[in-house]
Amino acid sequence: MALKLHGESISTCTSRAMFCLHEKGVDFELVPVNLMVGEHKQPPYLATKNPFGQIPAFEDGDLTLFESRAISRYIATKYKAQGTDLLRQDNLKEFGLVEVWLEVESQAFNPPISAIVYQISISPMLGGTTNDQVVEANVEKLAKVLDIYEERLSKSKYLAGDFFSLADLHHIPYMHYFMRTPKASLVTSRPHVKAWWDSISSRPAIKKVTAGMNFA
Ligand code: GS8
Repeated sequence: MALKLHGESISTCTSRAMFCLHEKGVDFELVPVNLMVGEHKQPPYLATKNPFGQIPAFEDGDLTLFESRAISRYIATKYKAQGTDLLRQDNLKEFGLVEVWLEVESQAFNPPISAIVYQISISPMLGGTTNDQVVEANVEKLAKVLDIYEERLSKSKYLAGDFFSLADLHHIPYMHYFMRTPKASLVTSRPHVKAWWDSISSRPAIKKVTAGMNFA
């Protein structure tokens, strides 16, 4: 049975899973979920896809998963033998470092960058306004995180080492939208972070998805 990813490619979390599927060269069907009519909050979606009423959800036969980072880890493990080796499970040291930077993305990087993108790009699109105080507080937090990335990326080409991994991939969804905001200079002013972003965002598998990520 074909793999099904329920979501929208412009959504950061859906695209995270799509990047992984493309890097692994795995065929899948993207099943659109109509957020505008609240399809993701309706009983059928809550009962069978994601009880938290969010996208994405992923179906592999009778297994249903949600949480984009868990979905991508599952795909990278199931299809370990094909496409890009994203988790480096055959080398315990490399695997350990990939795990570290996967955690850094979700614990330190994602909270400030998602708040900035929401305030600058998403809130106005939904008819709201941008809270500049929230933006500035999160710019300060993100700058400190990126200082650590700059140091790290002066020693290795990618976050976990000299190989592209799932840890790098997980950063791409929010970076993609962030780089279109006036705050992109946080990245372009740090030469190693900028070189890393140029490298990971220009991968063919990644560009297949980002070509359709155009809401902002
Ligand atoms: C977050 C999912 C999420 O925020 C994950 O899968 O990584 N930790 C989860 N989904 C958003 C779209 S992300 O672009 C969503 O479904 N928003 C609509 C809503 O919450 O109503």
